[in-house]
Amino acid sequence: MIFNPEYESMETGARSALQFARLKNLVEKLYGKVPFYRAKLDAAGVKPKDIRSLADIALLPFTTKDDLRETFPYGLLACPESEVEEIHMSSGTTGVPVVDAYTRNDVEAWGEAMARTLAGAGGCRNDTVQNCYGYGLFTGGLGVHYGAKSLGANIIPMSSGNTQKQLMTMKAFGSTMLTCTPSYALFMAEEAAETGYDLKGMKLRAGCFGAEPWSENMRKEIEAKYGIDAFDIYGLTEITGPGVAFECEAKDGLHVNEDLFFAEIIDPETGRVLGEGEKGELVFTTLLKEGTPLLRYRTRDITFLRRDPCSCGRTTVRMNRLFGRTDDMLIIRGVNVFPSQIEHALIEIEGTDPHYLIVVDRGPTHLDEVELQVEVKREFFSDETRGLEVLRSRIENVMKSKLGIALKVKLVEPKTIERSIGKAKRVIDKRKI
Ligand code: DLL
Repeated sequence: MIFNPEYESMETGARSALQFARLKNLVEKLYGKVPFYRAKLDAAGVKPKDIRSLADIALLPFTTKDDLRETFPYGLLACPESEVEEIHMSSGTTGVPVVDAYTRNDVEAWGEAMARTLAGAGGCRNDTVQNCYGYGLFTGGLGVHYGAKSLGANIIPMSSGNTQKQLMTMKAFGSTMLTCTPSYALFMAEEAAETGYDLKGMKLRAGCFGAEPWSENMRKEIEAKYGIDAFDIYGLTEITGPGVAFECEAKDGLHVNEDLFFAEIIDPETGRVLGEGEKGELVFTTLLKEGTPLLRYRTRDITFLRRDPCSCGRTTVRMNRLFGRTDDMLIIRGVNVFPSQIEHALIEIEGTDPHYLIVVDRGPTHLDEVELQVEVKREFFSDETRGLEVLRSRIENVMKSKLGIALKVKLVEPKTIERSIGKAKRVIDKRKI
């Protein structure tokens, strides 16, 4: 079902006109209300009146994650603080969070974008959505929640974890849609098999999975284990959260909610705008956002866009499933982690050397497991074993509190981690996604 045919199946010329009108408004607003953007536009020599067509978006400067970090917490706010109704955050490169502030209209638009997303997976008001994305600062939980509300469906706000309770609830209430990360879906399937739940005999029909990379093979596995259709959904905190793009029944690319988010692909080296079908970095401009609107935000996600017609009848541009990222960000059990965060945390721990290796794997449980190998200073290594054990658990605790994920620490002798003459290899990612 198409939730909002007026916008989703809009004639493309009319949509471009709408996007242009929204873009022009946005640039005027940012120039008038956000000193950060006024300075950025002045530095680029662009005035709002220079935006005379949609293609003129290429004149505008990019916004980067560093810009967000430097303006923490409210430097990009484009509305009075009193109009902010909700805040979400995700971890930044050095631990300074990335903030998204929403007005009432923003929350409503988010609900609409997510209702379209759930409808893309066949969702309607008769559905019972079991939402196992984390509720809180992460956008997954509340994003799906608002979408299910706009759709008029029944929402079970489970949040993540507590797998036996998830399964019991799924069976008892006859949940028809499942929303969680794809790796958690596989983990839950495993638990179901071990504890005697017959997933295929339940009422589940479809699931919306995202927030981390996954593959066609994982899709097939989830579909086979649950007996459902599995759909890819995409979004990021900076650009509202989930609901930026979603798959329809064709499962052939993700439809971008183009009246809300203007998508471009650029060459990550030169910043040049690339054409349809060309692979590069995905860039978004939030066309209607009021709280923290962003101009040409560089997502660091790599994909390409296509405009060929889709059998579902939506006319929106589609992005391909992601190919990866331009930076070293890892997504571990849905949490964004940068190796630099680990490095910063290690520097503060006495007894360790700044030589480390992060080994990520997906264990038999399908959940991400991380082993952090850390070199210990020579004087510590000759110490008794108890001292090492104390150090090991101290590092684990620091990492847990700084990164928000549990990882296993393995202390290694000085000079055992391979040195590099170029860019140090800090991560071995063995996950076969
Ligand atoms: O992960 C928002 C979200 C929640 C999306 C629930 C889908 C479902 P962040 O925590 O800010 O926001 O992480 C955003 O996660 O730039 C991508 O690199 C990655 N990502 C998100 N969805 C997908 C996906 C949420 N479907 C970052 N496939 C993005 C691959 C994804 N990677």
